[in-house]
Amino acid sequence: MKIGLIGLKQSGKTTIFNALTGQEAETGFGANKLQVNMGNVKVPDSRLDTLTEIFNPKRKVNATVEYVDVAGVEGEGSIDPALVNQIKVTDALLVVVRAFHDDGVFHPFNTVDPMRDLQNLMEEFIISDQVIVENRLKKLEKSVKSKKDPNEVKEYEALLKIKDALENLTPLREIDIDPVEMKMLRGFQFLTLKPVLVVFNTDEGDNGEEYLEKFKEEYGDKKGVKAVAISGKIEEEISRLEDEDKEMFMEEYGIKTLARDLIIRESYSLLGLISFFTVGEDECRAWTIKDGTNAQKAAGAIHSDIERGFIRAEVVHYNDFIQEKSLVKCKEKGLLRLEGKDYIVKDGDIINFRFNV
Ligand SMILES: Nc1nc2c(ncn2[C@@H]2O[C@H](COP(=O)(O)OP(=O)(O)O)[C@@H](O)[C@H]2O)c(=O)[nH]1
Ligand SMILES: [Mg+2]
Repeated sequence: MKIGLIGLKQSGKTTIFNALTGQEAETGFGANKLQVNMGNVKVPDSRLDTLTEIFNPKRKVNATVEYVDVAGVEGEGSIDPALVNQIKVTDALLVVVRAFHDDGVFHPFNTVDPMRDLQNLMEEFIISDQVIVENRLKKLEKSVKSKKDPNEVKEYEALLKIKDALENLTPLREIDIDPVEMKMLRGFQFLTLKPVLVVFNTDEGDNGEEYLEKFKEEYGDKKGVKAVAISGKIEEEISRLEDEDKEMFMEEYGIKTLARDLIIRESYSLLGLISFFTVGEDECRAWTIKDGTNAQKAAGAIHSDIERGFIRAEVVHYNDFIQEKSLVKCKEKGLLRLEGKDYIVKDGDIINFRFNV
């Protein structure tokens, strides 16, 4: 699962990428424009930390998400096709919006106005999708008239509907698309179909309340968009410190929790992902599945053999387990259940799969 960082030039994308991943990718005006930065990040999960304390395993393995940092948007009406191609392959967008004030840092529109920039970016995403739709419609027009291929006719009709929505400046994630049409449209990797996490990059000491409030007014009731705030530069610095220095630094600056952790968790849930756990002396581990996955499919996240040879799943939810702190006691109290292949796995289930290959 990949999340793409996108935003105006110099809005702090690479800075935030560094804060999220702990990498040291080049920032600032001189940074190589064509460079794509990629990094896997552990999803913080206090439940996994607690399980690790209880089982004291050799290894703890967190769930991960991958971030991709690309070049910046110029803000001149249409996004560079090369950039669209880089960002198309991601599953969600992290839209970085500049909310920090620094005369030394270039801004494509010269002034700091986060809501204006956000609006501008959202419109550019719509325009980028419109270009794709119109090109495809043009291609289909001829063949729809002459050949009457039923699939092409269906695709043509679906695209007309989408064209209408985009003309009304409605992102595609907000309209109802039935599953059959969705299957046809998925391949286009439309930008406005992707879930969006807006990240206001604020000044040091600014929790971004003002921007988050304005965001709520304009986007609060919209589907598939959420917002958070981070002081990118300071969190980039913190990410480079050793653990003990981190705490001291955070105390000194009055930072209680890192926005970085919130962003990672929010991006995970934005993608519709949940975690189940496996526990034991060797390893405590969080596994990633799509919300709504059944037990047999979930077993496949661990190994295809376990999915194929699935017999049963022994399941106890973390919240129940934590009352007893022992699987044996959970079993005695009837908290550890046996579930079949169609059981829908919940976020926080602790599972032991029985299988036979
Ligand atoms: N003052 C301040 N400067 C920042 C902040 N975030 C980024 N910058 C600076 O803005 C410039 C552009 O940042 P960069 O991450 O390269 O932006 P990108 O072009 O979106 O990748 C760099 O000089 C950063 O140091 C911030 O939160 N506060
Ligand atoms: Mg950059």
